[in-house]
Amino acid sequence: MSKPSLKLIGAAVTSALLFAATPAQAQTVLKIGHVLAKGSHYDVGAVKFCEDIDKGTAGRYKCQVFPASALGGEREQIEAVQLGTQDFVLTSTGPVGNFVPEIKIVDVPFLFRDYDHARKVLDGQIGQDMLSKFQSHGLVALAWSENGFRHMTNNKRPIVSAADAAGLKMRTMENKVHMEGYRTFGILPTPMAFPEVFGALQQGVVDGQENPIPVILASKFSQVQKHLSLTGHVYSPALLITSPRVWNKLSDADKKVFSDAAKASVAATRKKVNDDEANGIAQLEKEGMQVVRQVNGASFRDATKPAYANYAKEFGADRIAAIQAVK
Ligand code: EAX
Repeated sequence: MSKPSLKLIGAAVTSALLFAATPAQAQTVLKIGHVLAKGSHYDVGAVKFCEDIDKGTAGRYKCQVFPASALGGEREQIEAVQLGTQDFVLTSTGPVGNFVPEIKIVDVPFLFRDYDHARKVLDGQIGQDMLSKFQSHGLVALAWSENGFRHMTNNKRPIVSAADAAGLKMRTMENKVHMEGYRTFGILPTPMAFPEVFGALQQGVVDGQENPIPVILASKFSQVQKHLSLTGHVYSPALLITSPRVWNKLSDADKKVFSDAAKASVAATRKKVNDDEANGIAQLEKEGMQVVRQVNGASFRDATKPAYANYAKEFGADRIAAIQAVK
């Protein structure tokens, strides 16, 4: 057997010395949760966030993704982040207004014209100012992410105008702004945490629910819902949230890595939403759903007028107008 060359021995000694000299890099593994399936628009965002943190900190920080409500519903996960038993949550704004009342305005039905408008408002001064309100409630909002425009599904009948929705028992998020608006359609709003929704639809506990196309797709609601109506009655933002406990431990350089990773996460989620919006309705029809594409949107907008009077009182007509004025 040939003797190892002096060169090889030299290299082995050098790397051994280097290894001994380099202090073992402390590694922190963070937990991030969301309620949607693997591969959903939230999941691609969470995975991208974790990849960029790992890369940006040379492995000093890694995060583990817990999809599909493994850590509970959205309200539970926000509470866990506040308590310190979970490090991040990627959540819709559904339950967030119960923790940070200053952001409830974003859940007003028909507030946002389209995706471009919603993204401009949330990425602009109005949205960024709202993110700064989280600290005083024991939370740190890293970025506005995206759930999407919500549409109605049900098992009773096609919904073309608001009158068709009247009398339906519809699951809603635990969100008073939504519930007040939906009552004007004549539906019976039934607030429920997301993990319970599929079972409630399957057993007929509720007639229907409302969610963006990406959620309806990822959650396989076509298996338990017959009718889909493209009501687009409200835009549902999402948020990437952590706690001061996690955030304040980071160096300024790592804070920059985490902020950049949050932006990249939002871009990945928004891209998946665009893709699902482009291909999802045909996919849901293939899975057997009957889709009402031409909804009488005016009937729903007109119905919400009384609720808008209350929204103006609660949030300020000027704040609503300022959001609607963003071009
Ligand atoms: O955040 O609860 C809901 O309907 C939400 O849209 C869903 O959990 C995604």
